[in-house]
Amino acid sequence: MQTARIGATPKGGICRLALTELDREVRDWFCAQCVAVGCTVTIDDMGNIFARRPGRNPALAPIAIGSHLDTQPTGGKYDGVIGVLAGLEILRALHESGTDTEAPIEVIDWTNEEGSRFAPAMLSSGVFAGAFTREWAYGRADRTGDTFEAALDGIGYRGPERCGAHPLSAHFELHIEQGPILEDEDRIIGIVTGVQGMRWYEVTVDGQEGHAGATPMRLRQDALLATARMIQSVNAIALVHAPDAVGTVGLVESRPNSRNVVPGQVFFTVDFRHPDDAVLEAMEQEMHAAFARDAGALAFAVTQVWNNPAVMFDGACVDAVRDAAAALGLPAREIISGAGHDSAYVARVAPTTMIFVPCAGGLSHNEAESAERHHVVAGASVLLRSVLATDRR
Ligand code: HGY
Ligand code: MN
Ligand code: MN
Ligand code: MN
Repeated sequence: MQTARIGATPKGGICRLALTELDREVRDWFCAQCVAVGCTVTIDDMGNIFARRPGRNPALAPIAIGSHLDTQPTGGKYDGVIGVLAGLEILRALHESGTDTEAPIEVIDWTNEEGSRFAPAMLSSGVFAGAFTREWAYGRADRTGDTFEAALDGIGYRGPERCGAHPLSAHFELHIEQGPILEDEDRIIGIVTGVQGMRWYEVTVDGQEGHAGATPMRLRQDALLATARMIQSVNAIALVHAPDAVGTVGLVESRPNSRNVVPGQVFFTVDFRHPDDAVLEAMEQEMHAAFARDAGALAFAVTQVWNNPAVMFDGACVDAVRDAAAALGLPAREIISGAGHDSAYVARVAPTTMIFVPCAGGLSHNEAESAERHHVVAGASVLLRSVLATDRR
């Protein structure tokens, strides 16, 4: 699969961060593939790519098949990619079979879904849905200080269309589950009914740098020690609200990060998720109280950078997926997504749902991520049937 070679890592994964040269390379490839099967490609000013196959009725808003081509630094070959490639495969199949649809069909690559380089995740589908302003998104910077806007211009993908001014009549996304449920229950299709709520925070803890050898323990202001207590608290809060709550500290930067200097400052991130936003609110309050205790005499600051409420998907779209799985005799079950997806935002502006297929061991955001070929094919078949059923409605 061509896309798996662009950014391939020695351990068999992909490192193709948003708006890097590798992202540009895969975008160029994707656009060329879509043009080759008769699509017109438009790009908006957040770099979202829309590859449209005309329908009999150009007055109808397109039925979209969307996902993302950017990956985590230690990402896999399936997260996001199968959703875009399944869309491309459907464009090819319709083209080669000469099948006409009433509405246009449009395959979308949403920019910066992962949020690993430019936080938060789903930044561009968020602007599309009106959750963020373009100006705020443009100013988001990665850990080297590069802004989203500069990186977007750097790969030449700031398109002419205003992000959000692009009506869709429906949006479907095929994605691996990124968790263990489908595999555990021997199901091939996840009928995704919604996405859980998620909140991201950035925390800075300020202590005092000092000599590791000459600074007595009682006089230290060790920012990393306080951070360690805070990380324990994040974990404890998630456990209190288990099994539905999850809490993760994924990024920690200790400064000056020198083995013989008492850490003077630490920057770290918190990712809380839960299907019920009221519980997320409680977790946030508990976090503030815990951090005040954990920090002791050290100063700290907490900034909420993302608050993405839980979302339920469109009933008619979910029914189309359920009916397609049943018609194909595929073992399926309803599921709420633990992972965030562009569909969570697109659902605010168009009837939307998702189709999950299993991934081995439920593993994702890991270079060992894998999925059975026949499961991905089954998911793409459900996707095609769901799109055609929606077109006939
Ligand atoms: O964070 C997420 O859930 C998504 O994979 N970006
Ligand atoms: Mn994804
Ligand atoms: Mn992901
Ligand atoms: Mn996603």
